[in-house]
Amino acid sequence: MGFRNLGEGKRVEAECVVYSSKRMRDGTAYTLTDGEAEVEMRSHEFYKRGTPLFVSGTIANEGGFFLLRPDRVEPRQGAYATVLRAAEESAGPRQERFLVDGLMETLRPRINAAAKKLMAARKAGRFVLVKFHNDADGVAGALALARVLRAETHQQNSALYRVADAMRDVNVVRYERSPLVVFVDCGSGEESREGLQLLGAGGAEIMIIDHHPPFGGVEGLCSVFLSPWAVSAEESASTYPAGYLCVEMARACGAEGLEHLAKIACAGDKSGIMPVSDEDREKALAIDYMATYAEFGNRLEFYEHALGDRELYSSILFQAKERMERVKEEVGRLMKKRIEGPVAVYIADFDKASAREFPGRGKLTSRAFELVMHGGPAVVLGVWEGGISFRVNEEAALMGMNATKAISAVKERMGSFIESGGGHGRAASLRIKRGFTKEVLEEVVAQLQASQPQEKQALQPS
Ligand SMILES: [Mn+2]
Repeated sequence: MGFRNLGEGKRVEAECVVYSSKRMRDGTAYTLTDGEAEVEMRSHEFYKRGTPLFVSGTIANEGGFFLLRPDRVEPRQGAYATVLRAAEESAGPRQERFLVDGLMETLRPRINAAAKKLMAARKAGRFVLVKFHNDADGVAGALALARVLRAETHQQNSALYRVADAMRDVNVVRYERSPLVVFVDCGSGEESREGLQLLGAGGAEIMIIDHHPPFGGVEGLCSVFLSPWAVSAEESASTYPAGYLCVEMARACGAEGLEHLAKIACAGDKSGIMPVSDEDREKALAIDYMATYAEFGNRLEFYEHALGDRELYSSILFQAKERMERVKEEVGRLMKKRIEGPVAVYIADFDKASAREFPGRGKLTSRAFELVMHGGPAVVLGVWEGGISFRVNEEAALMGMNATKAISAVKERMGSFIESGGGHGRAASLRIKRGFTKEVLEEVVAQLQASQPQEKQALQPS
């Protein structure tokens, strides 16, 4: 007999959790939840928010309010899990679709599972930590989640989730009851495995909402893996940005009017899954600019504030635009053609660029790529001390050029110089040990030279 359908004189007996408490003149007023419904209770004892309890008693009618008059209240360890389970089972996500296509329909069960978990978290007042990537996509996604539940938010300044990150987060979650950590636009790619394992061992349940190509076995480390890669192996899977997935999920949780966030995510990640306006692009640019300069652990409120303050927003946008203009001119000068055809290979040396932080090297490489992507088969390598970023255009990909293949070949030959590397066939990157960038770059060029398509020998008539 839980807290549903209360009525005067009804007997109640349930495992529950303290959802909130308010000090009164004589004792404390509590709201208890069994995962499906709530009831009020007064007591002279003090229980912290989140305390799992067993209660039994009778419902009284106090001036039109139903109040539980308990005859037994005792802490019960296992009650929290019971309440969460009940909340998840009773949560009914809305079946409203923002974008309807084959991939999103296959992803639907995962959107529902993620939505149920967040609705249950909200109902049980569960501790949730949101780790969001430091770009427009990650920020937009976290802003969408913030609309459906109260959570701690931490900016994650890399798409990789490293052991050092996990150590810090284990310290954040270790004193919380049944903590849930939600990754937005990060955490599922290469080199995140150890970090996730540690976080899980530290007692956190993990949910990943990401569209970076995942490492094998990531699903085994989280309870919900909301990624287009879970249902598709096509390169186009990454065109569904994490921020957009968060918006679909937040709408399933009942939130309204988050289209603008989905569009900012698409504008930021240059995704064509939905039309975006100049204003969306400007917002994405301003967020990217802010996120580049923000310190680690920056909270989400900062972005909400900056986007809502017209004066601050327009001066941030002005600076970001000015910087992008300057970069456009500069990048062209930094590009040199290294291999002439059939697939042209360009190198842009960003150690000579004036931009130090914004835009980041990945974005600089995209700029360089935009200059040559329509001029025949081309590969662009953005290079700086400690890293190489790859872009391959469609024609080059059709002729057999593949960034991840080149990267694995280089790893095989000079693995000890490589810190990490991965991505997809047409966009990928390498982190290189300090001091070895030149050697690795030469090996990359050699690999790209070797994968140039061979001129077909004309068949001799026999
Ligand atoms: Mn993204």
